Amino acid sequence: MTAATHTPRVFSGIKPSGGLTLGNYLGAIKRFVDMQGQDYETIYCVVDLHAITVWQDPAELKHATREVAAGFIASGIDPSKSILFNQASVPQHAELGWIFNCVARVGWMNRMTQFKDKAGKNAEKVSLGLYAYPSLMAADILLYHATHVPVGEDQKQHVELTRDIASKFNKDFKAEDFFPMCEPIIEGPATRVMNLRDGSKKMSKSGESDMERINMTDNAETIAKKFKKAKTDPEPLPESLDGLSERPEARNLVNIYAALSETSSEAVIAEFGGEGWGKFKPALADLAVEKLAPISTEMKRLMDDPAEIDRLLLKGSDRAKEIAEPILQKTYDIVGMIGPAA
Ligand code: AQP
Repeated sequence: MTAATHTPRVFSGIKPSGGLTLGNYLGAIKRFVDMQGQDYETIYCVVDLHAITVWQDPAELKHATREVAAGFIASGIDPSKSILFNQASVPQHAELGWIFNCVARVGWMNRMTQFKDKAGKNAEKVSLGLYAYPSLMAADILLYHATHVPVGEDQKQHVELTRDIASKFNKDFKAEDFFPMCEPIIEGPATRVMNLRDGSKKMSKSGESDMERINMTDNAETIAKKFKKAKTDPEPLPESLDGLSERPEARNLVNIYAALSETSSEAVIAEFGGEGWGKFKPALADLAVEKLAPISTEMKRLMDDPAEIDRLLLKGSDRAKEIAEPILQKTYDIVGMIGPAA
């Protein structure tokens, strides 16, 4: 099989390491929805094995896993059009992850900026899983021979590492293009939504203060309060996009507005250039409420029936295994393991 003949297939996932943020929505979920029903088979995963690379309370992890699944569905992922499941229920991910631990090099892992950011000065004390995380992420993608991976900007390096792992595997085992060279799909005005209190940091689920992020489940009043208190500068919005280059917080709010209204940052500046924050922030809050309220209402409705979410995830995992198992068995065979494909 040549690279060009790999079935166009999308894979991406989100960690249930807390509640979903506006960053997860604009950088990932909204784009997952856009890719559904096009020319790809779409596979979306709640990556619970990744969540436990840092401590998770077991009961909260189950809740967060269902909540991420509810967020996917409420945003428009249709479990009959896409395969939607949680990672731990498809053990093939961990199995291929082990093989890739033996393909990836320690030097490659040492270059991963997300590990450096997350481990900080505490690198000796963090879990081995946090260090090996990108190798499991490569397995998540390559287990399905996925060709396209929609992600936010922060995950670009991990998708590039996935390509390195695929390439080294194919070369070491003379397996031609058994694993495809997947493409990261990083598009739109909000590929990196920043923290509302510090424009140099990414908005994260696990950031210290709730005021630094918009949660998908925040109500209208909270969203308005968070945008009102979001850090900005005293200047009005500039008349052209260049005027935002040294103003990270202002640029972030403009990008968020553009992504929510499905337009460009240029168009937002054309509309609001010269206006002060007293006008822009309430407009942004109204727009965010308009877009997020129907999703959070639907998430709440879905979360009232956790058994139904579990049933949908289980059904998705059965479909995922149908694709994953033959690829894993073929991988074992290529590596030289005795098994069904030998
Ligand atoms: N701020 C962001 N802007 C744009 N995209 C983002 N993503 C996350 N934050 C932003 C994208 O969401 C997808 C899922 O990410 P993840 O949950 O698997 O991991 P993460 O990037 O580590 O997300 P968080 O919110 O920062 O989680 P914690 O705090 O637990 O580490 C990815 O496509 C990611 O790019």
